[in-house]
Amino acid sequence: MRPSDNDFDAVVIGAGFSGLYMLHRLRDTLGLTARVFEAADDVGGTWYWNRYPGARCDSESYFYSFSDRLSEELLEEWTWTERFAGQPEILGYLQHVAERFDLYRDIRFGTRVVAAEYDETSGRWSVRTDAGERATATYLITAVGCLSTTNLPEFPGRDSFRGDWYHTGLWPHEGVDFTGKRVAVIGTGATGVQAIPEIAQEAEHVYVLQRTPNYDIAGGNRPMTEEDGRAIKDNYREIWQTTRETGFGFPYRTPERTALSVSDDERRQIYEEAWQRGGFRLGTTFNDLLVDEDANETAAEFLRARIRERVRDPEVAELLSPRDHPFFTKRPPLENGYYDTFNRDNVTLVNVRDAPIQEITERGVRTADGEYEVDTLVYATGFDAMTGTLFKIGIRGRDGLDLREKWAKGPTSYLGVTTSGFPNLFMITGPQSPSVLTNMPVAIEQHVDWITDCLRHLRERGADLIEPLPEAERDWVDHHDEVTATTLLPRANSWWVGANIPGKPRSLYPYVGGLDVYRVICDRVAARGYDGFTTGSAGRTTGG
Ligand code: NA7
Repeated sequence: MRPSDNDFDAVVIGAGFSGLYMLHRLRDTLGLTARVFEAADDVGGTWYWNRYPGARCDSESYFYSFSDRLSEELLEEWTWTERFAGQPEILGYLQHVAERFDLYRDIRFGTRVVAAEYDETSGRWSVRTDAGERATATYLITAVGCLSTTNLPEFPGRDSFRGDWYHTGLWPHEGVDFTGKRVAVIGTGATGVQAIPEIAQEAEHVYVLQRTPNYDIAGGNRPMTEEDGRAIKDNYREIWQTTRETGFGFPYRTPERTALSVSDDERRQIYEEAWQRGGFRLGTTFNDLLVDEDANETAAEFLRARIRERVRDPEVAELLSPRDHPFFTKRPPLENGYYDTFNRDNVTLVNVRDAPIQEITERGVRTADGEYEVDTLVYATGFDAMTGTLFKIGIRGRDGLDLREKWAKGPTSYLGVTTSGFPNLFMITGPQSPSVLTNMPVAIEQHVDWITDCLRHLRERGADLIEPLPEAERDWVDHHDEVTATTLLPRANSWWVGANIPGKPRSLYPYVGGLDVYRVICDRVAARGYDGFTTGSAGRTTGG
């Protein structure tokens, strides 16, 4: 039986890094029929929507891309122009990938999935889109990204503001001209830290409304020369192999040494060297920064000293210095000129921790200290991470079970990629997988390749049904919780633990055991014939 136009082996939701690679594997490796639904008008996911000034990747471009798993030719052909690529370049890269691998033809753009229900009788998923379109599939694969539902805080009076307002994660394509404008930016996470220096160059005045200061690490962005690129390309195979063997998915290893096992001078020198190299390497100087508070404090104080060096006004420097959470328990932003921005006359740091935002008025923002009158408001207030978008889809599994109900007290998954009660549902970089605690493309490839192997395994056995056992899921959650408890991560009110969204269950959403360890566990599950899963057949033939 040939499949109809709306019946597929797999439906994929999202056309960012994960959706593109998943489509390629489903269609071109496994020979399955697949349809991707994408809400945006083009590919790119995060890199389609986040067009705010200064939007840039915090992972180095040559390692924040598809590896030799996708194509060695592509690695040879593609040249990155900056050490940390800006949003337009990454979007251009993903468009190139989609064209080069002929992916566009199987993606339905401008189409949001508004319901996905599992029908037990047919053993198929049925999805409905906002255009009223329906499609069915044996497998439903979410490739919705971890940071794709924006968080717009419910400030009283939010809609009364008469000026223009924007959320960084939904930035207008035509850009925003800040020339001569008084601007308030709410939020100093990775996004605010990138946008604020750019906005300050145009605006008449910028008020930076900071609730929690972060440990911002110097990015050290610079153009990449032909020789830089060549040196990496000549070693690409080894580089990618290393990314797969390290906890964070980067091609550098953390030495087997603890921060307090070396002298003060030696420690300072180690931090200094990592600092000079720029980027996240500071986090790989010692192996105990995430588990030992005293060790962590040495890195924290090193970073506070860098702030004092950069910011002229000591009071402003102190206000920018984190004191309430250990280093790396909130995602440290990479900064390129952020701290220097506070030496400008047209930038004011406003402490909304001590004097919280009370309301948005017609003219600006009122805090406990008074009203800041502005022309433009920028919300750099982040995302309902990891579960926000999955919940919005409206996913219902066996017996009509709503994913929102199942996860009302926090997500539970098996390996962060499946969840019981939802047969044939795969979540790329789902909750309790390494995802956002790693270099995302490396984590994405691991998931997509694992799902691909799993589907091949099923087909070879004449099966088309897979679901995790509740006890396997419980064991995974227990392991996840145990690993989490050995770290300092639960200490901070971060989006990693859901603390940024009122009412969101508190739990560490990504898995902190390391991508290397996680990969070994997933491979072992596969090698044992998909240990912890039930597999079978829904008793029908699928197309393809
Ligand atoms: P983040 O990291 O969640 O940052 C959001 C910022 O907005 C952060 O400074 C928050 O302060 C602030 N915020 C959020 N709600 C409020 C309210 N109600 N009042 C005042 N301030 C508020 O989002 P980003 O977009 O910057 O970065 C997301 C990820 O993208 C990043 O981690 C990278 O992985 C890439 P808080 O810290 O909660 O006190």
